[in-house]
Amino acid sequence: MKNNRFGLSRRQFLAAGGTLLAAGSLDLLYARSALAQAISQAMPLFTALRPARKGILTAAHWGAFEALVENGKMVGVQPVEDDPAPNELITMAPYQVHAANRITAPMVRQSWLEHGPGSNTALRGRDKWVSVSWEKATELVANDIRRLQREHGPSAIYAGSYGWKSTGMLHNSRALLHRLMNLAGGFLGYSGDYSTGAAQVIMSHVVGSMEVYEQQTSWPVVVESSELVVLWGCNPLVTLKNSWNVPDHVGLEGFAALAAKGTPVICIDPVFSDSAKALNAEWIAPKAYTDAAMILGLAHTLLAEKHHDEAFLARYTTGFEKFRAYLLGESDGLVKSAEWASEICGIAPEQLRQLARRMAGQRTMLMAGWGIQRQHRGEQPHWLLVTLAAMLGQIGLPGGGFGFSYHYSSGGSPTARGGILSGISAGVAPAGSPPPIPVARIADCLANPGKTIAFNGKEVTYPDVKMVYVAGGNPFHHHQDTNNLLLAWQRPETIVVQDPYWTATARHADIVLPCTTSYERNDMDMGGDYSQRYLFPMRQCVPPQHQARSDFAIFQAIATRLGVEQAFTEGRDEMLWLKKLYDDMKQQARNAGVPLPPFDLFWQSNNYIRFPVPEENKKWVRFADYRADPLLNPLGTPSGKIEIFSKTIAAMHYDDCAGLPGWQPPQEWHGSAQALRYPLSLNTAHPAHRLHSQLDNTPLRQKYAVSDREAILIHPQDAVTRGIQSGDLVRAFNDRGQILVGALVTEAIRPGVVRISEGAWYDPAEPAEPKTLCRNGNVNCLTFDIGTSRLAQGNCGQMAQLEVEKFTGAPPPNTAHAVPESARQPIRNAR
Ligand SMILES: Nc1nc2c(c(=O)[nH]1)N[C@H]1C(S)=C(S)[C@@H](COP(=O)(O)OP(=O)(O)OC[C@H]3O[C@@H](n4cnc5c(=O)[nH]c(N)nc54)[C@H](O)[C@@H]3O)O[C@H]1N2
Ligand SMILES: Nc1nc2c(c(=O)[nH]1)N[C@H]1C(S)=C(S)[C@@H](COP(=O)(O)OP(=O)(O)OC[C@H]3O[C@@H](n4cnc5c(=O)[nH]c(N)nc54)[C@H](O)[C@@H]3O)O[C@H]1N2
Ligand SMILES: [Mo]
Repeated sequence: MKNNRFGLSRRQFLAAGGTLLAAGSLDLLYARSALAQAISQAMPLFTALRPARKGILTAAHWGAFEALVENGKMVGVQPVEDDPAPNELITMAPYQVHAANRITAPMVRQSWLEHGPGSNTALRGRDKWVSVSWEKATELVANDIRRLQREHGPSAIYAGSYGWKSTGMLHNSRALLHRLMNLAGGFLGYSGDYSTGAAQVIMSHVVGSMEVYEQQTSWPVVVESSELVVLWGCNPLVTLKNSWNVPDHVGLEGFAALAAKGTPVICIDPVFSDSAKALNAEWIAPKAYTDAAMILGLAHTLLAEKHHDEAFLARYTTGFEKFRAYLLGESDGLVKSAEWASEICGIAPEQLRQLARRMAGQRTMLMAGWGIQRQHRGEQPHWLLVTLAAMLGQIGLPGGGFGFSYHYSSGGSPTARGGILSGISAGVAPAGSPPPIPVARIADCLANPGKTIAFNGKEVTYPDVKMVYVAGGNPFHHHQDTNNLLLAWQRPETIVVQDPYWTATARHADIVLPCTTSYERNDMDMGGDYSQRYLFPMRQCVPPQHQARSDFAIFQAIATRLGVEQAFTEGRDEMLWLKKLYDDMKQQARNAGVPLPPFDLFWQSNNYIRFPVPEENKKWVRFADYRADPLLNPLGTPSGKIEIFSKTIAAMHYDDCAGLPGWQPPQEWHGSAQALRYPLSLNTAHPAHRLHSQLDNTPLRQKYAVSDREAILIHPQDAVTRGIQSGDLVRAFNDRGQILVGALVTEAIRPGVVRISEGAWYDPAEPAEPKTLCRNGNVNCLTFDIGTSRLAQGNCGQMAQLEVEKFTGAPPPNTAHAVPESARQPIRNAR
C-alpha cells in the first residue's frame, strides 16, 4: 500500500513512444465533439464529476483543488466537489507560490566556492552567498559527484533525502535523486522513517507486516459495529488533514459519522486534543511516556478478573503463558496490577479497572496513533496494544481489535477498483552500493564514520559521508537534537539542498538549488492513499517563479553533465512521462474492467478520475481471513500467529528490547534523574495548521503563533508557579538547547506536560554560539538523538524533560522566514 512512500517502484519502465495532440485544440474538441459525448456516456465516472471548471485542477498533501489564476499569479483556490472535508491548508497555495522567502537563484557558499569542498564548514549557516548561473551550479554539483565517486565510492554520498516533498508521481524529488545517483555509481540511503520507526519494525515481528501502513477495517463497518472507540495517543481530526498522496478525507467523514451516531469515544492522551473535543470524548490523561505501564495494568485486570479470551489466545497467538507470568510478577517479582500501573501512569487503579471492563464488555476498536512509539523504548506500546487486543479476543471481528492507521491518510477508506499510478522509478542500485542506515541515525553517522550499531538483528557500520544531498526534506526541522546535528553537519565536505524556500536546512548548505513548487509544473497523483479512488491531474498553474526549475529539470541537467542523460530521461520530457505513467495505469484499469479515456483527452479535460468502490470492499474487516482460518491464512510471522513472545527477538539478546513486551523506563521521563532539574515532560505533536515545517511561512501562522513564536501549551498550575500568562514569551530549555515560545495557558493539558508542536523553522540568535537561543521555537533543539532501542533504532522525537521560564527583556526579532541577508543581494559570480 505504501510502496510509494518508501520509494520502491513496482515495475521497470520500458521505453514507449506516443505523441500528444497539440494543446488547445483539444479543449474545443472535448467541449463540443460527438466523440467527447460518446466518452462521457461510456465513462460517467470520468466526465460527470465537474461540470463547471473555474480554475486549474491541481493537488497537494492537503487536498485536491482548483487554482484561480489572474495575470500569471495564483490568487485563490476552490476545493474539488468530491472532498467531504476540505481543509484550510489548501487556501495557502497562493502564498506558497508567491512566498517572500523563495530562493530566487542558484547560490553557493562563498568559502566553498573560493576554496573548494570542505572549506570553513563551521561557517555553514553564516557564510556569504554567491549567486551563480544554473550552468555553473550544475557543473559544480556534477563535478563533485564525479570526484567523490572516483575517490571514495558511493558510500561517501548520502542521498537518502528523507522528507515530505510535494505530491506528484513524476516530480518526486527523492525518487529522481535516487535515479540520478544510481546511474552515477550508487549512494548511501536509509531504511525506515521518522513516522513509525519503532512500530513498523516491531509489528513485522509481531503480526508479520508493518501494520501501520496497512488497510484498516473499512469505515462503514466501524460505524456500524464498533461500540467503543479508544483513541490511544491519536488525534485524527488533526492528522487526517494531510496525506502522503492526495487525501480523500474519508477518515474525517468516518469520525463525523461516529459522532453523529453517538458512539462512545475515549481519548487517552496527556492533551485534550481537537479530536477529543469534536468527538465529545471521555478524556483520560496519563503522565507522558507511561503508556506501556498503563496497558500492562489493563492487561493484568483482564487476567485477574478472567475477562481475557483464552480460546482466542490459544488459537491465534504464541507466548501468552510467558506474558501471563510477567503480568503476575513470576519473572521479576513485580505484579503488573492496576495499582502498580497507577504509580507510573498517574491514572487511579479503579479507573484502569473500569476501563478494562468496558473494553471487554463490548465491541471495542483500539485506534492508536504513532506519537507513543516516537519515544525511547517505543517498540513496547504498540506490541502491548496488540497483546491487549488479543486478550480481548476481538481481532478479526467487525469493528473490534486494533487499528494503527485510522489517523493517517484515511486508513479504512474502502479500496477502489481501477488502476494504480506508479511513479517514475528510482532505478536499480548498482553493484557495490552500501547497505542503508536507519534513517534517524543520520547525525550519528555523519559524526562517527566507522562506528558500528546493532539494528534489528544485524549490524550496520557507518561509512565516511563526504556529501549530503537533500531534495524534498528538512533535516533542520525533522531531526532530533538540532545542536548536535549542527556539529555533525560540519563534517561532510559538500552539502547540496534543493528546495523552493530558504529553510534552515537550505541556509546550512554549500550549494542551494531553487526548485519549483508543484504548482509550477505538470504532474499527477492518486487520491486516497488507502482507497486509491482518484486520479488527480496536477496541472501547472503558473510559470516557474524567479529562476526556479523543476526537480526533473535540475536532475536532468546534472545527468547530462555526468553523461547519463539518456538513461535518466529515457528520451521523455515531462508530458511524455505523464502520458507513459497514465497509459500504464490505464492498462491496469482496463484489466480490472474499468475503461479510461486516452491520456490527451484526460489531460485536456482539466478533470479527475473517480474509480468505483466495490460493495464487498466497504465490508472488509482486517484479519477476518486469519480469524476464519489461521492455517490457510497464516500471518507473516515465523509461527504464522500473533507473536506475544517473539523467539526471533529473544535470540537477538538485546537488553533494551526483549522477546516479550513490557515496561522499560525511558531515558528521560518524570521518574528519571533529569526530572529534578527539568520537571516538565515535552509533547511534540504534529501541527494542526501545517505539515511539519511546510506552510510555517504563510499567513496561516497567525492562527497558531503566540507573540510571533511557536506556541507552548502549559497547564495553569505550571504557569502560575512560574509567573507565566497567556501571550508571554517563554524560554524553554534543557541541557541540549533553548528556544523561545509563546505561552498558551490551558486546562486542556495534564499538569507537568507541555506541548510544543514540531515544525517551527530554526532561527539561531547567535549562529556562532553553541546552543544559542532559537527565536522561532524549533522544538528539536530540546529533544535527544538516540535510537528507540537496538531493535528498531527509531527516533525519540516525542519526548524530553525541560524547564521553562518567563522571558524578560526586549523580544528578539524572528528571522526564521526571512531571506538570509547576504542572499538578498548576493555577490554575483562572473559565470
Ligand atoms: N520532535 C519531533 N520531530 C519530528 C516529529 C515529531 O513528532 N517530533 N515528526 C517526525 C515525522 S513523523 C516526520 S514525517 C518528519 C517530517 O520531516 P520533513 O518531511 O523533512 O518535513 P517537511 O517540513 O515536510 O519538509 C519537506 C521539505 O521539502 C520541501 N519541498 C516541498 N516540495 C518539494 C519539491 O517538490 N521538491 C523539493 N526539492 N523540495 C520540496 C519543503 O519546502 C520542505 O523544506 O519530522 C519528524 N520530526
Ligand atoms: N495537520 C497535520 N497532519 C499530519 C501531519 C502534520 O504535520 N500536520 N503529519 C503527518 C505525518 S508525517 C505523520 S507521521 C502523522 C503523525 O501522526 P501521529 O504520530 O499519531 O501524531 P502526533 O501528533 O505525533 O501524536 C498523536 C497524539 O499522541 C499524543 N501523545 C504524545 N505523547 C503521548 C504519550 O506519551 N502518551 C499518550 N497517550 N499520547 C501521547 C499527542 O498528544 C497527540 O495528540 O500525521 C500526519 N498528518
Ligand atoms: Mo511522519
